[in-house]
Amino acid sequence: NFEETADAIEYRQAAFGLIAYNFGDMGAMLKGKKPFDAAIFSARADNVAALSKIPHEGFIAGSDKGDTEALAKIWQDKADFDSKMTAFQDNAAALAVAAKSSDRNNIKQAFANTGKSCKGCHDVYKKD
Ligand code: ASC
Repeated sequence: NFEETADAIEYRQAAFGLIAYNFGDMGAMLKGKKPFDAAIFSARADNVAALSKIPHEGFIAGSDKGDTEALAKIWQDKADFDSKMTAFQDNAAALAVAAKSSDRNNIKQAFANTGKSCKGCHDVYKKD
């Protein structure tokens, strides 16, 4: 377990940073900003699916205080926050499956669903 809230904050932020990098690169491929490479896309989707399970553990009590953009509302509405985090993990897992198909529309839909999970949580629980 974490010694201090600062450690929990650092832990979840490290995961979010890796998620943003991998997800961002997938977005660049889908938007045509770089060539679509199915193997790279799938590897990144696998990364996001695995990484999606990391941050939740870092949202320990009291860790709205410190160098974080996490709002105290997370701990006031913890059940809702938890379910949003689970939905994100489910969407990321579905994206990793979709990425193994060659159905680009299916991939795009799964990517959009995952992005909505990111944004849906940020809109409510993250400082802007
Ligand atoms: C990203 C990123 C987010 C999400 C969000 C999706 O690439 O860094 O926070 O996608 O913008 O709407």
